[in-house]
Amino acid sequence: GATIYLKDYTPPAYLVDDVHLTFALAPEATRVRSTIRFRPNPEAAGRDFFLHGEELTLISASIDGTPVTPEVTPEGLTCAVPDAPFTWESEVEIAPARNTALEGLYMSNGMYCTQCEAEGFRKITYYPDRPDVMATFTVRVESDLPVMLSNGNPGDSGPGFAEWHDPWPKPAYLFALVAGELVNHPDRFTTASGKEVELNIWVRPGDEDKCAFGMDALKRSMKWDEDVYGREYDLDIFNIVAVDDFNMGAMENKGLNVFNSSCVLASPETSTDMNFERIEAIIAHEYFHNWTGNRITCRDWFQLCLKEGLTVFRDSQFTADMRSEPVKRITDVIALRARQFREDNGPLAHPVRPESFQEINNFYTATVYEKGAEVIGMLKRLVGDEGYATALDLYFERHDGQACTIEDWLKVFEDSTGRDLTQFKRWYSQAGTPRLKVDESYADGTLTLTFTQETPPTPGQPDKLAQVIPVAVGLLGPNGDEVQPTTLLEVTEAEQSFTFTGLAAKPVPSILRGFSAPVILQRETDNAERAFLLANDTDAFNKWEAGRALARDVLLRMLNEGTRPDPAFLGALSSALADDSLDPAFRALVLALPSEDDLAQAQVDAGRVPDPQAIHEARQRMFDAMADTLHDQLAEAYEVYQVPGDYTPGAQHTAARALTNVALSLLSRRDGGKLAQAQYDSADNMTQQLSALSSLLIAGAGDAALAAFEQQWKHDRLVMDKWFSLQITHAKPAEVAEVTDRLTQHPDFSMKNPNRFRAVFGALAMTPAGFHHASGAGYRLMADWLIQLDALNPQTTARMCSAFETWRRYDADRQQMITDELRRIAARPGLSRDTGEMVGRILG
Ligand code: BAL
Ligand code: ZN
Repeated sequence: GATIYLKDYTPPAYLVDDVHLTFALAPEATRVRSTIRFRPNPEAAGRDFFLHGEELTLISASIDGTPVTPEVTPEGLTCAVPDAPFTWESEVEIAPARNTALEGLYMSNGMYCTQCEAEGFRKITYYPDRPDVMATFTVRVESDLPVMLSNGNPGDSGPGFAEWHDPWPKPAYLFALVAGELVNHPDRFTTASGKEVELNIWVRPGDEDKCAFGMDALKRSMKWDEDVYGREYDLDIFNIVAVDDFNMGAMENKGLNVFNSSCVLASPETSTDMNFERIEAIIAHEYFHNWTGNRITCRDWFQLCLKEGLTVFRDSQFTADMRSEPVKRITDVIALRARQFREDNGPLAHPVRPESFQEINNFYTATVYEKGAEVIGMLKRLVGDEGYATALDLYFERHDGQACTIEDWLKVFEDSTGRDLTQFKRWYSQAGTPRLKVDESYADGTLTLTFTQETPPTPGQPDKLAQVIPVAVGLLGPNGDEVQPTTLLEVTEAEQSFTFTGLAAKPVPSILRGFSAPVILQRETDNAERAFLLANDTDAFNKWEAGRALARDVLLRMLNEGTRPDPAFLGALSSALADDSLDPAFRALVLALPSEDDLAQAQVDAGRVPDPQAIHEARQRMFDAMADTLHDQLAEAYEVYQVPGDYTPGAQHTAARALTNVALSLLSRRDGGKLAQAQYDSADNMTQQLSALSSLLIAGAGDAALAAFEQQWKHDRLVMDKWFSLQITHAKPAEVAEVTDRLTQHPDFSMKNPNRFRAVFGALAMTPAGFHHASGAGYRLMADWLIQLDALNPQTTARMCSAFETWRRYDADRQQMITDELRRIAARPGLSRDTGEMVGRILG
């Protein structure tokens, strides 16, 4: 495919003032009529008029009322136009019922629905489908369906039609249309300035009882954005729609957010604590986009992190405020390492602001989103909370209504804080995770910390420059007291030293508190010191981090030296578990071992070739040792932290359930599943039911419960997704591929539903000992299905190719098997641009 470069950006030849669209909906033949007011862009004089358009049947076109015959290609059309404002009219035909890519206008369970980001609008009508063309939209929808929605405020409606007008200029990627037999969960919100807003969550009949939590999360998000960022909502109505078939989690279309039903529908009986927390975060994320994304949008798709990094940062602040800040930070870092560090360390590594792409859909990545958010967290740490607040006020004031760049964003910070961000900007342009080595020396009451930074080469970037790394450091005295509270060091050089003077004794440093920068900290230390920090650090993140490093070291020694589970480590876990002053959620996190994928990477970092089976077995041995050594404590915690009464999804009850369910999973290794069966039989919410089922599978006693679960939930797609996944993640490594294959033959498996496909093949990819089993069966099965899915849904196929991104870690046999499969995918005739680009980059 053709590569598009950031450096080639040119402004649009023609700008749009307003757009009128009329949709006559029909599954096989929807007619879309457009009336668009164009005017030449003074900044791009003399350029040709071009409208994007793909898979459209052009019925007619005219300019200022005179029919024209444009030159049409598979990508769009060109036409001779006046060098003055003019009105373009066209009519096209599209077939939403045949759209399996779920991009543009498509159908899901009889409902019409759109997804336009990034470049889906061009599958709806001819238009300059680029985010720097912003216009007001007026939309008329015609059908005999009871509910017809679009962006903005409602206009006239009557039998067979509904009109909508969006007064806020927006790019086409924020366009949305929904029509179907939907029911709503209504509510209201009064903004800080007294404006009344009508709120609705629209769902399929039968799902009405799963809207209350999402609605509450929406109202809390609206209030929070007023309180914390001074941002009010700006339309009379805010609609959310749940749709079953959706490639992403959700989409922030102006005034009409469309959600994957898995990211909005919630009830205690069908959703786990993790589902509730995720739904709350995604509702907030999409709502926050109204200002960071919609009112201020991106000039071009290379700037995606401008809206995504900032909005992820904002939703993580929201979750930290709603729940536990330390727990949120720890779980964010676990996810960052699992997805973004993994990406940054392999063939798909790219800068937070990429400089080229073939298919932009392939860049909705952990790097753009999660590292993008980390970069903003660092900026806030460097300029301080007040500097950040002042800069954000200026950003909204200066750029409201504009399509912006990272340069605009950084200039706001430079102008409002006076700080030079030239070096900071490297965080946007350099890929790869910096390694930050620290050496310590202590003499005469002075501690010297010497930092050395180095970022490994990434595709297209052999050499890296030093970045500015904010390193939060605190010091603990030998008795565990904090002798130096958290202070921020700014590492700007390749090598740089800092001193702490006037110390009474050699302290234990706690470095990179709160995970103050997305780097890999390399520090020579021993397990006694790690245990000391786990017991004494006042920084919750580093306290957990010490336990995590200890676990990793102990597991690696079991793997590499054949040692037995370390009693000192088990003792440290026991002390943490016994410490009632600690949040139970934190204790649950301490008891969770590093993942198999983490350990594989840790082995690579230590110069070894990982053996997925051996890693799996070492972890199992450690869990067994924990079950034996901590048995009485676990049994006690299981009793003490049981949550009485009705289910509520708040942080406190969620934390208690996290601890009791970790305890249950360990206890189940030794009791044949007795306790888990009791919990399964009495569970009145999905968190308890699913943990019990998972623990029964660990105990090898889950067959009856699996069958009962299927009987109970076969009518509920979202719950059944869990049932599919769990069987794969809990299968024995040698049986994972077989179980996956069997599940694809289940009558409820469908590759047309991305959630179901991901439930099965995402689970396969996330079960390393099974996916990477020496037989190669996991690789073959994955490739077989990706090849089939690509013909229907390129976007989801391309996304799932990242299952193969770590292939260079493994031995020659596995490398050969994986690259054979990747080449088999690449050779498929008619392979999509999305998947072609991903496979090409992974092979390198
Ligand atoms: N803009 C795509 C979905 C999201 O990030 O909210
Ligand atoms: Zn987003």
